[in-house]
Amino acid sequence: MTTTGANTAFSDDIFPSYVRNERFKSWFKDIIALCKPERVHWCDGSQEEYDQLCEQMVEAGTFKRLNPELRPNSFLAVSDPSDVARTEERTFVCSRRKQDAGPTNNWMDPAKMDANLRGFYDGTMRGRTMYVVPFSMGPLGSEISHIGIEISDSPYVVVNMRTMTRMGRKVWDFLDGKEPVLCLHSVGAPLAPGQADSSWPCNPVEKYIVHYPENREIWSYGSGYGGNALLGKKCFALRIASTMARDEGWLAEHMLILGVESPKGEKSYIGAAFPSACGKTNFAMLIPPKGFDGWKVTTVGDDIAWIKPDAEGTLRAINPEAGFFGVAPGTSYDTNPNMMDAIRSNTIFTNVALTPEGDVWWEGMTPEPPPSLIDWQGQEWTPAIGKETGRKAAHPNARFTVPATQCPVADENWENPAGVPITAFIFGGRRATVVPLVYQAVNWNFGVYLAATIGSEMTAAAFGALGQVRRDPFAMLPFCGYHMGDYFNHWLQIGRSLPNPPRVFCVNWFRKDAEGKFLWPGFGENMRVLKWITERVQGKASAIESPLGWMPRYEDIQWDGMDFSSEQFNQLMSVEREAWKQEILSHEELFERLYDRLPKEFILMRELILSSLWRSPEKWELASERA
Ligand code: SAT
Ligand code: MN
Repeated sequence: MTTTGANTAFSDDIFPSYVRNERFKSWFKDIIALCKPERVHWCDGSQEEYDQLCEQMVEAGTFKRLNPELRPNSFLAVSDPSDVARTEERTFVCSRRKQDAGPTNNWMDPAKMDANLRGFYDGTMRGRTMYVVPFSMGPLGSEISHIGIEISDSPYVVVNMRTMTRMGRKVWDFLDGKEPVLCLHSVGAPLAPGQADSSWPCNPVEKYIVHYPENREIWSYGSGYGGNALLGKKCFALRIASTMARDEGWLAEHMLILGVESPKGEKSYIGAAFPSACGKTNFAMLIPPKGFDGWKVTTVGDDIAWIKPDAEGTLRAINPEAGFFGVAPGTSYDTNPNMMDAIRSNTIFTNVALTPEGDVWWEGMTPEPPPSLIDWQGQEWTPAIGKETGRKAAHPNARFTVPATQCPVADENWENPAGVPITAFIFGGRRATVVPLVYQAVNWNFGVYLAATIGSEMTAAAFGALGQVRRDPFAMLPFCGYHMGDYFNHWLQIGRSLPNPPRVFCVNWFRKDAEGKFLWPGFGENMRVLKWITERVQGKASAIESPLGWMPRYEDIQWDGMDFSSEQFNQLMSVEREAWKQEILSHEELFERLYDRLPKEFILMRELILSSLWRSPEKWELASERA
C-alpha cells in the first residue's frame, strides 16, 4: 500500500514505479486535477489493506462488525435509503453516434456528457482519499480476461472490489502492452474542512452512470451502491465488454455457468441467462434431488460469462468475477444451502437486518423471523411491527458480497484460464402461463430468436403492471452496451463461425394452474430438466417435435424420487395455439423498436413458428401427439 499527499499531484513521482501504462498515467493526471482529493492510496489488494479499510469503516460507522463467533470477519453496511439499487434511468451509453447505443439505452453526445460531468466531478473528492484499484476481470493472464483500473473515493467500493475481482498490485505487471478499461467513481459528496462524514456518503440528487464504449471508459457519480459503483461488474463486464466482444468476435453475457457431471463422470458445461428474480443464483448452485445419486452440479459463475471461440471453434467460457454479489432476501437453507454455507464468514452484508446477537437476518432466511431486530434503516423491528406497517426488516434488494472460493460446490475449473467448453445455452423467464417447462430450439438461429424474445412477468418489485410481460432479450436489456439489433446479429454471426454451435434450450420454472398454484416445484427438481438437456447435447435423450421445437415426453425425463404424473407433466408442457399466436404477435413490439437493425432472419423465423402453430391442434399436448 502506498499513500501520497495530493501536493505531489502534478509531478511524475506521484506514480509508484510499477505504474508504467502511459494511457493510464495521462488519464490519472487529468482526473486528480479534476477531483482534487486530499490524498491518494494505491491499493495493493493485500489482506492487511482489506482489514485496515474495514476497521476504518467500522470507526466511521459505515460498517458494523458482526459477532465473530457467528459470522467471523464479516460486516454489515446500511446504505442511504435513496441508494439501494442500480439506477437504470441515470445510466447512459455515450457512443459517438446515437444509433450505435440503440433505442434500449439512454444516450447523450459524449462531448456534451463530458462537459456536463466535469462540472460535477470538479472537486468531488475534496477532503477524501482517492483509491486507485487495479483489477482483472477473469484469471490474471488468461486470454479471455481483461484489466481495468477503478479510481474511487469510497473504501466500501475498494473492499467489495477486492472480493468481486482479482484486485491488487500484481495486476500492473500484466498491463504492459495492454489497454485497461478506465473507471472513475465518486460518491459525489466532497467534505469541507472539519465537516463530519456521513456513514453512507452519496449524492441524493445527482447520479450518473456513464459509459464511453469507444474510449473504453466508465464515469460513475453520486451512488455508492453495487452495480452503480463496483464498476467491474455490470458497467465493465457487460456494457463495455459487450462492445469489445462485438468488435473482437466473442460474447459478454449476463449468464451463470454451471457444470453437470453424471455418475459415469461425463461432464458438461452450460451457460444460462435469466432476467432478475428467476432464481439464477440458486440454479447455479443446484443440489440434485432424491433419485439422482452420483450426479453433481458445480458452479463456475452465477452472474456473468465471457465466452470466446478457441482455435477448434469450441466456445470457452470464464466467469470474469471472483465473488458473488447476491440478493439476500429469499436465500435460505431451503432455497440455497450452498450459498448459506458460503456466507458464513468473510462476507460483507449490505442492507440486511441485525439480530441482537450480532448476526444478520432477512425475509425468507428462516420460516419465522427472530422476535426482535434492527432493520436495515437502523430502526427497531419486530414481527408485529412488520405486520402492522408492512416494513421489511431487510431491503428487498439487500446483498451479500462473498469470495467465490467459499462456494462449497465451486467447479474444479472455475479459475481455469482457458475457460470451460460450453455445449448448451439455457434461456428462461418467469411466466405463469403460455410457456412450457422446457423446449429445445431446432437450430442456432432459432435459439437466437427465442433468446431475443424471452420475457418475464413483472414482479411486485418492478415498476409496471403486475403480470405484464416485459421482454428482456438474453436478459441483457439493461446491460447491452450497443444497439440490441446489432447484438442479435452478432449472436447469429457467432453461430455461422462455429462448426458445431452449442444447443439452445428455453425453460420456464414458473408456470401455474388455473388456481394460481405452481405446476412445477423448481429448485433441486430442475435437475430433471438439466439431465435431459445434457443428454440431448450428448445425443442420448429422445424428444419429439412440437410447434416450438423439440420437447421431452414424460418417459424422456427421469422421475426417480419424485411423484409426478404424466398428466401433470403434459399440463406443464402443453402449447395453446391462440395464446402462442398472441405471444408471437406481441414480439412485434420489440421488433418495432429495433426495426432498422433487426436481423432479417427474425422476420422469417416468426413466420415459421406461426405456420407450425397453424397446423397444430388448438391445444397441443405431448400425450395426444403420441397417440
Ligand atoms: O447491483 S448489481 O447490478 O451489481 C446487481 C444486479 O443488479 O444484478
Ligand atoms: Mn445480474
